[in-house]
Amino acid sequence: MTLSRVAIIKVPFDLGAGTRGASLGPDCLLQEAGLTDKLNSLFVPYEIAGEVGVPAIAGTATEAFDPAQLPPNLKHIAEVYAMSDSLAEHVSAAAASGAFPLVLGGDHSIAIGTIAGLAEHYANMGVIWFDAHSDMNTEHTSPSGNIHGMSLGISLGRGYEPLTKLRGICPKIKPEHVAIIGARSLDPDEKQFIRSLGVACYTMHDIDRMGIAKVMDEVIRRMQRETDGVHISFDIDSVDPREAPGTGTPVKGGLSYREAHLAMELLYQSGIATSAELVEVNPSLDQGLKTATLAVELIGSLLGDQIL
Ligand code: NNH
Ligand code: MN
Ligand code: MN
Ligand code: MN
Repeated sequence: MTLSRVAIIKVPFDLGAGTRGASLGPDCLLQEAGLTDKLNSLFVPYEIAGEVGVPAIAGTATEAFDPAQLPPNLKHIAEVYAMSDSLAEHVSAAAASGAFPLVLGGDHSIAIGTIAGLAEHYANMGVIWFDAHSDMNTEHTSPSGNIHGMSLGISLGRGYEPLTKLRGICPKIKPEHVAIIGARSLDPDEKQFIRSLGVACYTMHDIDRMGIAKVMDEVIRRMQRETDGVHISFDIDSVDPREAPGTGTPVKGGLSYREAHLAMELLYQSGIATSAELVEVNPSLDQGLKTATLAVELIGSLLGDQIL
């Protein structure tokens, strides 16, 4: 794992979600929930490498995106586009400096920008997408119009063109380099898309049957064979709401506390991760700091925290 230095990028952005509040995530994780203390205790060198909030949208129009022709069923598209473009630049610069980019959301729409920035450095990047959902909708299939439910699809080149073509590379990632882990709430068209592309999707059913250790083993081995870098995109709603209640779209039957930690611990041991993002922690929906603290612990496990 590239752990010479962790470059933290804060993204207090929540306009991609249906419920506001995930914008409070980065500061809550870093300060109240103790992420900076955690990194210090692990002797992980880090810096705050940037912050991307809700950009002022004036002047962000490009030839690729005409705000005068706003497409339907893409809520806050102008803000999402501007945020994604700016975030991609921050992430690309962090990766270019040799650091391990750690992006703190924010809702899951931020993955559009994170993956766009990383794609400038990895021709065959793997993405491990921990999520109750698959985030593969388009503006034509989304039941909500919320762009956080489209970010993986967009990274695979499916969806609204100005977003799929963000910063010129399209698609950013290949279906055979993606693994979804923890899925249990998929929309009909998402199921169709997952099947037709052959994306590896380890549902909760699969995890119940195989065990998370075997799942991680399979995913890690495939990533080691086929990719030149691996991004961990961790939606906290992959974890069961009993452990992670502070999130906008909780779904019963998720990863247990230990399953989530073991997944992160095995990723650390494998050394395959080259970047990560932690999204959808919503402090305004949390029970105290329960979910935020879990998120900090999971980042710790990914970065080398060990029981013994
Ligand atoms: N599939 C639904 C949608 O597209 C819900 C997505 N919500 C998420 N995704 N939290 O991770 O609107
Ligand atoms: Mn490079
Ligand atoms: Mn998600
Ligand atoms: Mn989700």
